Formats: sequence, structure tokens, C-alpha cells
Amino acid sequence: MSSVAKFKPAADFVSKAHIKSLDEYQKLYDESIKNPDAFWTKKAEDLHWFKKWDKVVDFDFRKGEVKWFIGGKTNVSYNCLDRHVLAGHGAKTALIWEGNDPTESKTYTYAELLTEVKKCANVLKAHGIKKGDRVCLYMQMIPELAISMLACTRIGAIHSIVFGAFSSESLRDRINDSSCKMLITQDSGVRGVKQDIPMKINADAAVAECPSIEKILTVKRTGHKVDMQSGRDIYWHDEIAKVNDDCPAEEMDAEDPLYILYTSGSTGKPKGVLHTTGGYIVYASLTHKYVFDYHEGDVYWCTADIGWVTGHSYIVYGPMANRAITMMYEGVPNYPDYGRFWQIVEKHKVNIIYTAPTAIRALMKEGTSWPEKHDLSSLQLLGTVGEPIKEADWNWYNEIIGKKRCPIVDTWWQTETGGILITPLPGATATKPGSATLPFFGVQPVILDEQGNELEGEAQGLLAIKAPWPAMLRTVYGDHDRFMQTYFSRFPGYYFTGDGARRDEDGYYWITGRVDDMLNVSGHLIGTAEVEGAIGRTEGVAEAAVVDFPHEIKGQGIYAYVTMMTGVEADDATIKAINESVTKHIGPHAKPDKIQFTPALPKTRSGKIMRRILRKIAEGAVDQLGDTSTLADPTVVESLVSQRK
Ligand code: 7RM
Repeated sequence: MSSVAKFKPAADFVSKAHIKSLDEYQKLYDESIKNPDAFWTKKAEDLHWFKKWDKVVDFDFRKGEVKWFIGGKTNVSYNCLDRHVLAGHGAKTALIWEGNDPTESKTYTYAELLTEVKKCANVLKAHGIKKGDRVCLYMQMIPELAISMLACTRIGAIHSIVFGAFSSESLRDRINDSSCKMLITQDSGVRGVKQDIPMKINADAAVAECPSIEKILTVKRTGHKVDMQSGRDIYWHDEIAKVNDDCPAEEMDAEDPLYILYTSGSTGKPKGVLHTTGGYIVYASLTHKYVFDYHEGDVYWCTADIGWVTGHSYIVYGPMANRAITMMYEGVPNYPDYGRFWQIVEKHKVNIIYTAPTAIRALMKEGTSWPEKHDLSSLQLLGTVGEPIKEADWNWYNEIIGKKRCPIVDTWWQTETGGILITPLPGATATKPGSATLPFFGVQPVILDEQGNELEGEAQGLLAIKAPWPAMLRTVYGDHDRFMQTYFSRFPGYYFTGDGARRDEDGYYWITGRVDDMLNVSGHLIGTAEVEGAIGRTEGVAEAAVVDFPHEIKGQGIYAYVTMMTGVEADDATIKAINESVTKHIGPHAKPDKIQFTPALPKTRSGKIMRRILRKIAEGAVDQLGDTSTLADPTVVESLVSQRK
């Protein structure tokens, strides 16, 4: 493929950037690869350590062992808060919270946030939470979510955040998988037109089957009445009023667990990705500084939900470790109207916005009148994450939002990587729409063929990483075998990403999407197996197969092929029941966009569903089905094609 127009950073952006040229990037990158110890020593020294490390890194991918800053003692909450307050920056703004309602917002200085975090930490301690205990956070985007995270890390408790749209069953399974001792939630939630999302009701339903939960701590967000079980349930405001704000930060080992975050797998139940302390905070803060070219006083807004990794690393930990002004938004892009994002940019004079292609597409569809209503002149830099961005969407972002003045950073990374791995540096890297461009410092991507040979130069294949970076996951909680299987067994000696990629003549990487049975719906990964399982639990359903198809807003939509039990007819009630089952077992975001009932699925003689065929039919490429002769019953294809939705 030929090279696409390159967008060079503008001179006035470059003049104030941390990294000002591709040469400068290249020099630092080479250093980071040739001498990782020296490179990471220098970077880690920017943070506070109670005790310095004895050794920078130790790893053996063949054994699934990775350790960073060995012997070092630090604390993430201390680095995000105390360090800044002690250095005299307590009065600086840490967090701007923007409510769902456009008239509601709130700010916290670093000193105020520290006080809240210490009090919350004392509440956790008062209710028996100790270092190493797991605490589940099931909340919407309210300040207490960030406060709870920092309170956990302050005392060495491991948080496990469950996205607020997940069902009570998903919540239950995640709590049980890591036997959380406490659940923090809110009475009910406010998001877009929804004014009463039943958070505590879901929490109660989940906890009824969670023997490890001793306490549920509930924040009053809406004031709506909820059941409070005596001995188990406590209110945040009652408890906070009982404690003082004296709570020293625990000295944590660099390799002590920081948090667990569940992510879908291509098979089986979600995996509890485990991140540890030292390497994670070094990498999250460094990438935040360089990728977003963060400077003191910049107002930075990552629009992700904290329930996903992007919010962990780039709303809370990375920005706060850099003493940034970070914004947190409770609502959705189209509430009360499609101008909300741009109204927020204008209101808070946002300098840096980091969002997802799915949000860009949804806003783009509504035309240019919404962004044109607002003053976007504060913007200096735009970012995207979560899925590949199409050239037309990139151009809209660049022209209509960035007014061609703002570099765009297309950042590739994963829950497992903890931080951004492939990305432009905005003052240094000329960008090409759709390419995540070049590796961050210390990151060594390779493109492998199916046999595991490293391909040189221009190439297309499977994306793997050759050496560890500080924020990589350390295990799958409670299942180290699965960790080995998923990431290190197919290509021994490499971390395998599960993504395909192409490298062009400039060495730029273009992510081509998942190569496993994962769907990327609106930037969120969902395993086909999970959705199939939920559909399969519907009364009368015999079997289901789920594939992706191109979707205008979501990027990938979910197309479900469903066969009913013999003698059972599918009707509207079946469709309703399927949607309800998916909502109940996973969450509404995993509902199929299209359901096609079929008398049979295309299977090989060994019984394996041929998804390739289903995918082609779903995307409408019925003339490209390829070889169907290995099917046990090739005639099913005809009926699949004729009944296509
Ligand atoms: C941060 C996050 C990870 C998967 C990943 C890719 C896809 C993410 C990009 C991207 C193309 C990007 N974590 N992905 N970023 N594809 N360009 N800039 O998204 O664990 O939820 O998803 O998302 O397939 O493997 S995640």
C-alpha cells in the first residue's frame, strides 16, 4: 500500500513540545532499547520511592515472569497526591468533575483530594480492609470512584472496578473470581436521559451470591431510597463523618498488586488482568506526559469511563502522578444534545481531549453545526484510542474539531499493556490517518508470521512484543496458566497481543484488528463466546454463533446466528428473550444488533463452526464465501444467504 499524506506537527506546537523532532524521539528510543536500565532508572527517579530498587528489570517470557524495580518501595496514592501537596502544589486543581446535568460541576484541588482520599482510606480500614484485600468498585463516573481508587492504593488494597453498565451477574462473577471483601457502589446513577440507574439494586442482587463480601459502602448520588441491610450496608457520608484525615500511605513493594481489571477472553470467562505498583505508575505517568505532551496547567480530558483501562491509566493514575488537571465526565456525548462534548470543551477550556473513534463517528453523523456552536480554540491536542480510526473520521476530527491546528495521537494499547505502546509523539511524529505510527520508549513491537518468524521491513502479520515494558500485566488473577496460554504460548519468547498489524515503508504500524474471536464494539472488547453463551441460555435456543459486521457508529456490530430446538418456532418474543438474556448475563452493551434464525450453522465435519463464512454473510460479501466444500452440509449456506438480515 502506498504512503498516505503525512501531517507534520505545526511549528508553534513543536516549539513548546517535550520531544521536538523525530531525531530526538529516535535518539531517546534507541537509548531506551540499548540500555533499558539507565533509561528507566532516570524516568523512575522522577517519582517518589520510600526505598530505591535494587534491580530495574528481570524477565523470562518463556516462564511468564516479569518484574520491574525489584526491591523498590513506593505508593501510588502518595505519588498522585502527597508528593504534590508536600511540594507546595496543594492549591492546584487536580480534578474537574462535570456532572451529567450541564449545570453541575465540581473541582478538587490536590490538597482537597488528598483529604478525601485519606478519609476514605480510614473508612476502609475501619471496616477491616487491609493490604492485599480486594475491594470491588461498581460505580458511575462520580468523584467518589476516583477517591475510592486512590484510597485503596493508599492502604495497599487491590481494587477491581466493574463498569457501571455491567449486569448484576457479571458483577457477581467478578466479585467471586477475586473474592472481594468489600463492594463500593452508589444508590443509583445518572447518565444521559437515565436518571435512576439501579446500582445498589444490582449490587444487592450480585452480593446475594457473593460469600466473600462483608460490607457494601454506598455513596448517595441521587438520594433515591435503597435497601440497607443492617450489619452489612453502610453509607459513605455516615462513615466519612466518623473518621479523621490522618492516614499515612502504605509502603508497597514495586511488585505488589495495584489493581485487577476484568477483560473479555476469546474463550471462557473474563480474565482478571493484574497490574502491579511500581512499573505501572512509572509507565502510566511517562506515557501521559509525552503522548499528550502534558504541561503544567493544561486542562486534560479523557472521555473514557473509569470502568475501562483507559480511565484507570489516563483519567486517574497517569495524569495525577503528573500533577495534571484531569477531567471526569459523568454523562454521555449526546446529552442533553449532540453539542455536549464541545460545550464542555468551551466551558472548562479543555486543552487536550482523548476520546474513541466510536464517539467521533456518533458526533460526526450529526453534522458540523454542533461543534460550530462552541469555542474550541482552547484545544491543542486530540487523541483517540480503542479501535482503528478510519481516514474520513480522522479528517473530520482534524478539520472540524482541531481546526487543522491540533496534532492527533492515535494510541494503540490494551487492558493488558497498562499503558500506551504504539503512538505518535505529537511534537515529533508526522501522522498518517489510521496509523498508530511508532513504538513508545522501551517498546519493541514485532510482526510475526503464523509460524512465529519475525518479519522485517514492510510486512503484515501478527503483532507481538519482544521485551517487557514496566506496565505490562503480571498474571491473570488466580489463573497463571491462562496467562501463559493466552499471551506467551503461541509464540514462545514473545508477548502476543491478539491483534494483526502491518508495518509500512516508514516503519509505521497500522493495527488491522483482532485475530481471535473477539468483537470490538464501540472500542470495548467482547468475546464471541460470552455472547453466544448468553444467547444459548434463552429458552428454546439450541445454538448460537456470533460474528462482527461493519457498523456505522459502533465500528463493529454484533450479528447473531441462532438455531432453535427442534419443533420450537422463533418469534418476536424469542428476540426479546435473547436480548434480555444478554443484558442479564453480560450487560446491554453486548446485545446483538442483528439476529438471524437459521435451521443450522455451517460446521466442519469435526463440528467446528466456520465463522469465516458467517462473517462474510454478515458483512454482505456473499460472493466471497470461499471454499465451502469442507462443510458437513454445504447446503446450509444457501439458506443462510437467502435469510440474511
Ligand atoms: C485501551 C483499550 C484492546 C484492543 C486492542 C486493539 C484495539 C485499541 C487501538 C486499537 C487500533 C488503536 N484496551 N485497539 N486501541 N486498534 N488502533 N489505536 O482499548 O483492552 O479494551 O482493547 O482494542 O484490538 O487489542 S482494550
